Formats: sequence, structure tokens, C-alpha cells
Amino acid sequence: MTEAVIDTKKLANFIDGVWEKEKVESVPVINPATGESIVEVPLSTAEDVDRAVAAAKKAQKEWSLVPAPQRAEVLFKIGSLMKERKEHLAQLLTMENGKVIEEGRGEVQEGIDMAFYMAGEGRRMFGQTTPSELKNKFAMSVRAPIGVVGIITPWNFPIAIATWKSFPAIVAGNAVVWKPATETPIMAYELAKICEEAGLPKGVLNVVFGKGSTVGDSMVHHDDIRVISFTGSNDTGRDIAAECGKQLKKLSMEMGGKNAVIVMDDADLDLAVEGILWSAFGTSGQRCTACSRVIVHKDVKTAVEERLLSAMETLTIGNGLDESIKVGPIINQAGIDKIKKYISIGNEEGAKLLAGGYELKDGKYKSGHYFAPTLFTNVKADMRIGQEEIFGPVVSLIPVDSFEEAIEANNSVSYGLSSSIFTKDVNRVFQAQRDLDTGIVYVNAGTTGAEIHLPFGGTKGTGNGHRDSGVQALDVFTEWKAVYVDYSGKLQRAQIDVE
Ligand code: UN1
Repeated sequence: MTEAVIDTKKLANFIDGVWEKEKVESVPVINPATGESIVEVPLSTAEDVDRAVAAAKKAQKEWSLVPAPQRAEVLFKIGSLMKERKEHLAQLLTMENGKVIEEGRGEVQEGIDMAFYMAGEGRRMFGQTTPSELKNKFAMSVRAPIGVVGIITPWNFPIAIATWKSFPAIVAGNAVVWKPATETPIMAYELAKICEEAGLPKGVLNVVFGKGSTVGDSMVHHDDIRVISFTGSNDTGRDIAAECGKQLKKLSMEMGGKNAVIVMDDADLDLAVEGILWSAFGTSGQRCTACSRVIVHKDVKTAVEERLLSAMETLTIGNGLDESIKVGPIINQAGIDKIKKYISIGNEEGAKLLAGGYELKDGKYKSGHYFAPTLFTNVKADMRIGQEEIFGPVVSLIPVDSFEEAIEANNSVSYGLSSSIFTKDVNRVFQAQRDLDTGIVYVNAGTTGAEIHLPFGGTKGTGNGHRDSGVQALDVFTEWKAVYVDYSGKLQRAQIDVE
């Protein structure tokens, strides 16, 4: 079991190209697998945010004038450096977040993919040319950068989500102020170092470590930050949305899901169980896209329960740096407490607990935060464990009588991020992709595994209509500008001087 080493004892904010080492107040970053402190992370103030925003504002003016293909060259270099350091990054990611090393590598790869994809946009970033209704007049639309953007990222995907937000912002000519989650700041430190080495001009990316209640709040209130891109909890998202609404500040949000796998009576059950196992218990269920409901046709309910239970027995739990481990720890005690609360709720609501339901505390689990993979059955779609996000390795099996009932159950939650259906019936496949009210739909695969060149986000309470990643991410970080060039030499009035 190799273990990467971080080259500092205390992280520093990165503002205007300077690593600000003098900050005093800090808290330890705890490895959730071992309980050990890895490094100290500073807790910054509103004043730090002010300086970061001022630096970003100044840098953005020049950066926006650099031709986009040249801005993209820096992103290509960033992607190459990430690729060179993939294993180092993946190990540090596993240490700060707990996800198993294979998933750590996958997440870093997602960031590399995003770097190269967005670098490609430097030579596209297409607008439109379109005929004018008037003679000798030219009309086009172009993307314009917005200015300083604030990004607030979660601990569950500390590098991938940061790249979904910062790379499109940067290639489009904006400057970024980034507040990473205090639980997982190491990826931010490593990524900022890479950006510096790749030659990103100072001030284009600024990292301010600290709490949402200080750093995040100051960013949301700052007049010079014109866009906020946030991924995190529903409650925080609502507060941010209210404030951004007051200020008419552009906001892109992603706030989780209550994602379901539907297993129809004609499904390949072994495949379905594999898909459920991977998307429900991978990352210990701490993905916004995690499968937390299995909506199963009554004719295959018992078979799915039996196969899932025996598949769950193969799940090894422990420190994700060990390649043989399949399920890592939960991020912290608050995460464990929330899962425990939902186990009690499920029991009180009358769901039947088939496996798990407890925290692992003995022996090798003593110093970390571990929870046993858990399966409830006979869950009704409207129970709280069938409706609310648990963010842990807990699956609720909801039996249904028909395809129609399955779709209805899927859509009965307040979220709309990801959904999946296992069936061999092509007609049902197409009906399902039309009727499932989620931003992401999978057929014959679990609910996780979004690729970076497609839009990521969801309907209803998952977000506010914007998308991360994909070319759609550019819509968050640019304004559309319509440009008319009249070369007739006379005043031509639109809508009036048309014969
Ligand atoms: C998240 O859960 O917040 O689709 C991000 C997936 C990953 C990204 C998940 N590519 O599961």
C-alpha cells in the first residue's frame, strides 16, 4: 500500500500568484480511513476573499484579451501535468476523501478529460452567424466572458467538480476565485500548483480555503463576483440562491439526488445487480448520482433481493489505499450520524432491514468512520428513506406492479439528477428515457458514471436549470452577445425598413 506524501505541513491560500503562508488560524484535514491528520488547512476571512477578488478582477482584464486558443494552450499543459501526476493525485485524493484508490484514479482522470476537452473549446467556442433582415448588414452571436467567477466545490469530488467549473471559466476568459471544501483541500492545493507550473497568469485562479459561513458567504455577497457555481447541499444552495436572487447574480447549482435503478421483469438480473452494487456502494454511496433506491418489478423482487444480498457479501470495507478494498469510509462523524438517523427513520417507517444498518467501530475500523452496506426492502416510494438524500451506503428497495408505477415512483421525489432502467424491451427503453424526469438517464447501467463531454445536472430540486461539464458549462461562464454590423452606409431601421 503506497502512500503519497504532501510537500507541506500547512496549506496556504493562493492569491494573485502568491502562496500566502502567514495565515494563522487553521484546522487539521483528517483522513477518514484512519483518523490521522494529513495537513493543516487555513480558515480564511472576508478580507482574504476581497484580496482574491481584486486580484482576479485585475488579471481577468488581460486574460480576456488573450486569444482563446492561447488560453487553451495553458489548459493543455495543465491536463498533461495532471496526467503525469495521476497516481500521486489519486493517492492524495483517497487519503483526504476516503474513496477507494481505483475511484480516486477515475476521478483524477475525469479532471484530465475535462482539461483536454475544454482546451479543445479554445478553438471552437462557437457562436452563430445568421442573415440579417436588412441589406448589407451582418449579424452574429459571440460568447463573452463575464468577469470574476466564484466556484464553491464539495468534498465528494474534490478535483473533478472543480475542473468542471474552473476550466470552462478559464478557457472562456474569466478569472476564478475558488473555495474548496475544508474536508478536502489537498486537491485544490495540488491543482493550483499545477496551474502555476503550467503558466496560468497570476490572478486567473485564486484559491481561498475556509468555511462556507465566512469564505463562501463573502463570495456570494461580493459585488465583483458576477457568477457563482455551487455544488453542495440543498439547504446551502437555497440560501445562496436567495442571496444571488437579491443581487441578480448569475448562479449555477447542483444539489444532489435521490437516484433510482428500475429493474423490470425482463431485465438481465445479474447485470442489474452489478449495476446496483457499483452505483449504490461505490464511493460509499457519497455521490450525488449514487443509487439509493431500487424500484423493482414485483415478479423479480425476491430474485433481486437474494442476488443483491449475496453480492453485498463480496464488498470488502476498509482503507481505500488498499487495492483489495471495495468500500471506503464515510467522510466524517456528521456523515455517519446522518446515516444512522435514516436507519432509525427507516425502521420506524416499517421498512424491512435486510442487511447492514450499523456503524463499524471495532478492530481495524476503530479510528476511521465506516458504515456497513445497508439494504432495506418493502420501502414505499413516499417513505422518508425513499424520498430524502442519505449520502451513504444505504439502498431502499421499492416493489412496484408495473412499468408505469416504476416511472411514477422514480419521479415522485423532489430531486431529478440521475435514473436508470434495466430492461431488454426497446419500447420501454425509449418510453423510459422520455418519461424519467432526471437530467441523466442510463439504460442497462447504474446511476453513476457521467462522462465530462455531456451536460451534468438535474431537474427539480437538484438544480436551477444550469449544467456542469459538457459544452453547456460554457453557458454558465459566458454571456451571449449579439453583434450587428451595418455596411450599407445609411441608417437602416430593423422591422421598419424592410420591403
Ligand atoms: C457527484 O456525484 O457529485 O457520474 C459527481 C458520476 C461522476 C461524477 C459524480 N462522474 O458519478
